[in-house]
Amino acid sequence: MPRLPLICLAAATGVALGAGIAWAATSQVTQRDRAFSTGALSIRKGDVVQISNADTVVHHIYVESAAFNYDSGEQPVGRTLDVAFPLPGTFDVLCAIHPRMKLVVTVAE
Ligand SMILES: [Cu+2]
Repeated sequence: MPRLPLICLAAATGVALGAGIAWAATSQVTQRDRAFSTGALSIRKGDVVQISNADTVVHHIYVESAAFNYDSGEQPVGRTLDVAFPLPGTFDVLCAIHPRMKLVVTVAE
């Protein structure tokens, strides 16, 4: 790959930011006592929700919707999942093992 002068890279970065392209953000949620550490989260399209099992039991996270589906399979104690939300909307993150667990993720454009 040819080396670009530094000034060109800076200009390209500026253009990308000006066009509204931003890095994905990461939000952190833990599971403890068979509950998520928060019941609701607002993020932007493309952001990642990192869900860490700090509990003493296995969890199994899933999202079911027309637009977006996710299934973690078994999530053992100590495992952290990175769940990216590629589309705007409101999504219920549920646990297949503990039906009372619910995290509502609102994803903005
Ligand atoms: Cu669970």
